[in-house]
Amino acid sequence: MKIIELKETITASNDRDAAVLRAELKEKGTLLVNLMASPGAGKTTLLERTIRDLKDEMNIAVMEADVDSDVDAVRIEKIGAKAVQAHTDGMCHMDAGMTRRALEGLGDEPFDLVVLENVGNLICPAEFDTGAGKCVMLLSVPEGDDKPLKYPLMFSVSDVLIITKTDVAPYFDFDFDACIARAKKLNPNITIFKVSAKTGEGFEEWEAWLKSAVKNWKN
Ligand SMILES: Nc1nc2c(ncn2[C@@H]2O[C@H](COP(=O)(O)OP(=O)(O)O)[C@@H](O)[C@H]2O)c(=O)[nH]1
Ligand SMILES: [Mg+2]
Repeated sequence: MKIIELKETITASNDRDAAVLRAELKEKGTLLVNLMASPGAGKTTLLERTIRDLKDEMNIAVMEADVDSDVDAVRIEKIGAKAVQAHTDGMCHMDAGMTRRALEGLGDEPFDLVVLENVGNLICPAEFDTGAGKCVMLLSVPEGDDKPLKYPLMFSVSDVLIITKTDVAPYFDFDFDACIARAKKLNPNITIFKVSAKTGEGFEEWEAWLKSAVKNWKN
C-alpha cells in the first residue's frame, strides 16, 4: 500500500511561506512576535500591560487567534492598540498562510510590533512556523514546573520563556530552578523572564528585551 505523508508536505510548504513572510516583514521593519501558551496562562493580560507601558514608544498591533469569539481582541482594543480577531475554524494553531491573512486584516498602517496571540495550547502552535521574527512562550506557575518535560518542542522553538503569575507562587509547589534547568537543557539559548501582571514584577526586564528586539529587527 502506498502511504503518502501529507504532514511533511504541509509543513515543508509552510516553512517556505513562513520564510517569505518573515523576509517581507523584515523589509517593512515590522517585528512579528508569535506568542504561545496554554489557555489561561496569561497571554492577553501580559499584552494588556505591555501595550499600556509601550504604546507611546512604538506602534503596536495584535492579532488574536482563537477557535471562536472576539473577547481577546475587544480587550486589546480597550487598551488602545489596533486588534484583529482571526478564527481558525477549529484548527489548534496558526500557519504562515493564516498569519498572512490576519496581517492583511490589520491594513496598510506601518507597525513596529505585531503580536500574534496564537491559539492556546502547548503542542500544535510549536509545529508551525508563522513567519514570526521571534517566538515567545508563557508558562504560568499553576501549570507546574514539569511542562518542559511534557511539551519539549514548544520550549525548543521559543526564543523567550516568560514564567507568569509569580504572585501565586506561595500557593503552588513550583520549583523555578528546576523549570529553568529543564528549559535550558532543551534550549540553551532561551531567554527567561519571571513576571506577574498583578504586581508588575519582571515587566521592566521583559519590556527592555522587547524594545531591543524591535530595534534590532529594523537594523
Ligand atoms: N494572579 C495572577 N493572575 C493572572 C496573571 N496574569 C493573568 N492572570 C489571570 O489569569 C486568567 C487568564 O488570563 P488571560 O490573560 O485571559 O490568559 P490567556 O488565555 O493566556 O490569554 C485571568 O483570570 C487573569 O486575570 C498574573 O500575573 N497573576
Ligand atoms: Mg487570551
